[in-house]
Amino acid sequence: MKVFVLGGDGFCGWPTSLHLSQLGHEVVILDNLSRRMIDGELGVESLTPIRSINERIAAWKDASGQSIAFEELSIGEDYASLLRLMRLHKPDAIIHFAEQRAAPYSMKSPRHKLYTVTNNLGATHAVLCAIVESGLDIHLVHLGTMGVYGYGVSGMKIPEGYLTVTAQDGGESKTLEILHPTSPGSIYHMTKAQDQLFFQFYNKNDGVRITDLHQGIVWGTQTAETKRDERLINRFDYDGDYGTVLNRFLMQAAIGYPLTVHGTGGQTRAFIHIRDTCRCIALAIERPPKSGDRVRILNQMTEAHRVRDLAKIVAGLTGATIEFLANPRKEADENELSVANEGLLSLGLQPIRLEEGLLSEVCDIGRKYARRADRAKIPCVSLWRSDRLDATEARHPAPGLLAPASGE
Ligand code: USQ
Repeated sequence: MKVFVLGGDGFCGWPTSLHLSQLGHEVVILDNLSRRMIDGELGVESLTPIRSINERIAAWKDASGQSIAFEELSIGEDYASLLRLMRLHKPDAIIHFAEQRAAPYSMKSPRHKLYTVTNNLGATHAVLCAIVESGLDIHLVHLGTMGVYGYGVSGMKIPEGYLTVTAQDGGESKTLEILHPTSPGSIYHMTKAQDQLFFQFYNKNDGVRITDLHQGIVWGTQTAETKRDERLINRFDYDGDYGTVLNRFLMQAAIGYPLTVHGTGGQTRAFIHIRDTCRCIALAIERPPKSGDRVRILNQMTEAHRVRDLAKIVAGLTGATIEFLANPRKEADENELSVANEGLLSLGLQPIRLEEGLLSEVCDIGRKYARRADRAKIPCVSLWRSDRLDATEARHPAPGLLAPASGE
């Protein structure tokens, strides 16, 4: 198949592009390199020394003999080029990763909120609009998030997108299938909740075939393909905005930094290894929805864990100490989580589980590149509400504890 990967230079997009190329698909990456620019803005770099997109593509050609094309493009800002590229290449599938994906970054300031909404919703809408205008029957695969549902106590297993409800209409009771209600916990998660309405509309109105993958927190960094040459290495985010919890803990353990548990660590979250992310996307494009099908929503996660349990596992493996910090986010201290994920299993996914070998692999990467770590960038300084810390903590943050978010 011919596949466009929008956001193919990012943490999930790059290994996915390589995996699809390895499987024999013809890959075109469309990316505006904004993730690298945000590194510049935040004054941080990937822990792993990632190469430029052109070096990456050349290294893949050396390692595999396969070509990947690259087009530098802001999806939501250059509609004419997006449409031209679709008409030129006639892709069978488009994988859409081209959104600002960090919840803390999206909550840093009004400017970051505005950017995240404009960028994410603009990109999603441009892709859908261009698919329709191109007249091509392109399958859109979107990277959504489990976080659209929030992490309150729903008291039930989260289904794959749809909920059957019974409504009373006079004396009659009617059964309906509706999108499961959303309750996003950050501006970033809200954009993914709103994406769902674009999908529902374009699917109903124009018959666009769409798969929305509600992904959990990705951990791990390397895949079979990114390991083939050091120039192919995937990015590894550890900073307070972009680093995600398990990778942060593993990296913190590797450099002797106390594990940064927010609040009680009673937050239960869904997880998936980066290699499974790539496999799920390959399965989704190889088994697309049929014409006329409603939007297919799949929960792309393989297991759920409590944050403090992950900290204990990492501490047990490495001898790291754990520090319980005031939570910079507005989120439930403790929640249960039960998620249906039969869709991807039925397509053939064989989940990779959290196990010692894979955890150690990430720790080894942390150790190998420890000299590149900037410890000052580890604390999470993006606050969901400015009144979050009490005045004493805000004035005198303990070492390693939260400092107030820097203003604009
Ligand atoms: N947390 C800590 N300590 C840390 C970092 C995070 O206790 O040092 C806690 C957070 O407070 C939160 C949980 O760990 O309760 C998860 O935080 P995270 O930063 O690992 O993940 P999140 O902000 O939810 O976002 C990440 C990705 C996002 C994706 C989402 C999937 O950045 O793109 O959509 O995971 S999900 O969480 O299922 O919505």
